[in-house]
Amino acid sequence: MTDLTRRTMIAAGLAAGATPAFAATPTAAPKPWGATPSARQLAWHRRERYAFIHFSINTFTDREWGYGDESPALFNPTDFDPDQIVGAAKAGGLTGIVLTAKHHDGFCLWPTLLTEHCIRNSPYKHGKGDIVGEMERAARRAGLSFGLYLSPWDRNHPEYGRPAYVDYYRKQIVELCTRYGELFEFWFDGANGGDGYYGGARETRQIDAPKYYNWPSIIALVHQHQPMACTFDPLGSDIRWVGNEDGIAGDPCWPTMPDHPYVQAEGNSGVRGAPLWWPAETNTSIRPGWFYHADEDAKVKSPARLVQFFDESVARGTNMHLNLPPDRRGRIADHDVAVLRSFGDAIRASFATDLAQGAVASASATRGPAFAPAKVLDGNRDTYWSTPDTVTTPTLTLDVPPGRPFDLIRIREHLPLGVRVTRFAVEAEVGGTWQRLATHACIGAQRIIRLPAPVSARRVRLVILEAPACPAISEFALFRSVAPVPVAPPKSSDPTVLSPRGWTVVAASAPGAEALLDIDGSTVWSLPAPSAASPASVTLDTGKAQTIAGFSLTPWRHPTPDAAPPRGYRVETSGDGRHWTPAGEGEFPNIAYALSTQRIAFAAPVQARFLRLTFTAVAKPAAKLAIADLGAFTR
Ligand code: FUL
Ligand code: CA
Repeated sequence: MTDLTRRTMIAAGLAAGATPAFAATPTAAPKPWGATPSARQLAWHRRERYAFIHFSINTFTDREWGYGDESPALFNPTDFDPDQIVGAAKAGGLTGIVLTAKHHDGFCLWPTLLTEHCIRNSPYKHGKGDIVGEMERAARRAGLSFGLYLSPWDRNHPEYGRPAYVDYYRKQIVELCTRYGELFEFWFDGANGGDGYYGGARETRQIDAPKYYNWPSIIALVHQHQPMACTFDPLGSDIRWVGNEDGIAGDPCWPTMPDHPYVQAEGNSGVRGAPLWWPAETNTSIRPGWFYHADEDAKVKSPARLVQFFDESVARGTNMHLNLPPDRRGRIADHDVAVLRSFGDAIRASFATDLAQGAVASASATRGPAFAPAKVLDGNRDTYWSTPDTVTTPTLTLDVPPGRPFDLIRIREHLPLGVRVTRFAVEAEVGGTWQRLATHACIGAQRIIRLPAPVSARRVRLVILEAPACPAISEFALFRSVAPVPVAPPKSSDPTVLSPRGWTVVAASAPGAEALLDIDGSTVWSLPAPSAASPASVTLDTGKAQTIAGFSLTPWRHPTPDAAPPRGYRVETSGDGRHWTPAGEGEFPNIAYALSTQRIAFAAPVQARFLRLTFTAVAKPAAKLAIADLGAFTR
């Protein structure tokens, strides 16, 4: 039998074992199973990838969290170009922008009359600028959607922690929801409460967030003005946090969650069959920090690393939210743009041609002509293959045109009917033998399987192994991946940063301190938690006498419950490694939560060759101290 005749016979239902069991009368659609998405959640699931933009006072103070006492005069981008920023996102294949209208420091990027702590009092456009509006218009010009982040925590506001601040916060929401057209997302940050400026009080204020904000009423306020905006992430919001800031969704990552306040471990994987449709958004930054820091220019993720992020977010049915921090000019650095373009091109090319097009689909059971197997090939997410209610573990086979090796498989469920498949396998017939390519739990919005090597199969089948209800599969597609073009490693553009490459560890209170000097955030120096009686210390030789104005310390960004960064430091310098001069001592602000690089300036720059750092406590209770990197700067 020629390949063509075989395929024609299958199409006509004549091949052995492929007889479709069509019902005599048109059959009704299956009933939804379990929780199902709202219209705005459904629209959100189709976005797949979008950008986060962290741009504010911190860009100009080189911090990750501002204290709230920063002068608006500091906000002064020299060459703000919203089209360039949006263009970078678009090159990366991102379909929307979520901008930090206000971060924890309270500085507002739009000309609000609700506070003086805003762009009206900055030198940018002589106080006549509106970064939110300019970004919004640029996004729309480029055909991208627009959304906003508004930090609930406000370390500037004098009333933070009291009812008056919640009134203020609600007014901010109304301004943002009514001035900037349709928003697709509204982001409430979980980081909330702690020390801050608070109008000059300079104290610590703790709140009980769910009670203080009354989240359901705040979410309703957003939806009143923006019915299609998905809110992130308190209980009752449309989308949830994935439980880490490293861009890793669980495998599986169910879009359903129990109806109780967020639990981090549940958030990463979701809970099968739980009552809330509360899907995960997977976020991370293209750089270690959320805000731009010149000394992270050499630490931009590679295009291949972004493909890994795609595989650990989009491919597990969650949306990927990739942060791109504009620099002090108000632009995305050239290197980051090159990385985005390479990543975007690779994804575009990988998914440009569905190799299953032209295949013939057959199934072990079919609900009726409206739910025929071919519905998985029609490129329409609203049509799907299904089976009679009683058939929950059927098989769907694609008879693929020859000569089409593939290494990516994309399967989608028809989400309005809920997540129906619990476990499935994909198998391929290669050289006459069926082999199992992969087994997973959860399909959901989509499941993309990347094979270790291309497969040339005569037939490919989806085997539903376990399901509480008949399936509703809207797509079964095959692709051949295109690897991203490598981008030459970045160079640091900041001449004041001293590279620790070539430095040596002279002494350390525990082995492994070389990991501090490799400019690699994933390798760490880890040792038992120090105390005042038994401090940890490390002595570094920078190779030559030079001007040193301060040091930087990067915590380990993947802390386990038993490891924490240092709470504070004592730093000394030396010209000869024997005679030491104190250069400073203090606590790292917010290191336990933000886990961002700390830049500590000495009282004045010194001439020195050696640095000695001493740590006497961890930032939160933990058995171990862990530090990823150390560095220094000259100015
Ligand atoms: C966190 C914040 O504390 C970070 O600064 C950043 O905005 C990130 C997206 O969320 O909770
Ligand atoms: Ca390291």
